Amino acid sequence: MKFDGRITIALSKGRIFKDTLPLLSHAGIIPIDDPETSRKLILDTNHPQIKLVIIRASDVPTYVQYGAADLGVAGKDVLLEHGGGGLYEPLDLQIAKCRLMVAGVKDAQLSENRLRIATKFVNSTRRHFATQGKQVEIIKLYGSMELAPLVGLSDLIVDVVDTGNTLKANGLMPLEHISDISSRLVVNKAAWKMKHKGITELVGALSMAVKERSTEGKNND
Ligand code: PRT
Ligand code: MG
Repeated sequence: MKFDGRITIALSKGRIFKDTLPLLSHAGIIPIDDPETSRKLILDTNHPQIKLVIIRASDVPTYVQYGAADLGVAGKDVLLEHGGGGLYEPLDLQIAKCRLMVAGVKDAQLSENRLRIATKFVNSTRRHFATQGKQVEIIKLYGSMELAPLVGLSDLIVDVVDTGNTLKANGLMPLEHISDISSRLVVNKAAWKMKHKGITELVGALSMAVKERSTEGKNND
């Protein structure tokens, strides 16, 4: 496939990179360096016009919003916190799936007035408890939320959960489901107009890759 113009795609290391790679490769885009071993933050691909920038997962929407990257891949959890300004979200890539959950110790009181909730998902947490009409005090953390209830920092946490093993290993359990999460392709609104041809081709190719992957999945069932 031929793409018009230069296109930069923002990705984070780890599960998003790992799961996006096969989709990109389906669209004919193959990175030349491996971000897990290379220290480069800008990766060339087999396609001279397409570059990948490797950044923190929670920074992806910001890079794309400001046009420092034309496209990016970000978890819906991260997008809900960012707010989505300056971005289109044309495609659910159906990768890095998990659930945003309220969690705590087994007999945690969910009805106490003025619960303390530790989380890095401040906006989603505020929205969730506001819908229930509950007063909560939110304590912003940047990681290892599971520790907070164990040391008396909070009553509950809000975090993304996949297997639930991390909660379990720390004597916690999922208590309430907030939303299902998967990673989304995001596109800078100005780039969508300025580089329309290249970007729509790329979105189309990725969309085909997602569809084929899901039918392969069904055939394997
Ligand atoms: O690591 P960094 O601080 O840079 O950012 P990040 O942790 O947000 O990035 P990364 O790469 O870990 O996650 C990127 C995206 O993957 C997230 O924004 C989610 O949309 C998605 N995702 C899917 C997950 C998980 N599954 C997941 N399990 N993100 C994080 N986790 C954490 C979870 O919070 C728990 O602490 O992994 C741990 C193990 O989960 P269990 O339930 O399988 O034990
Ligand atoms: Mg992480």
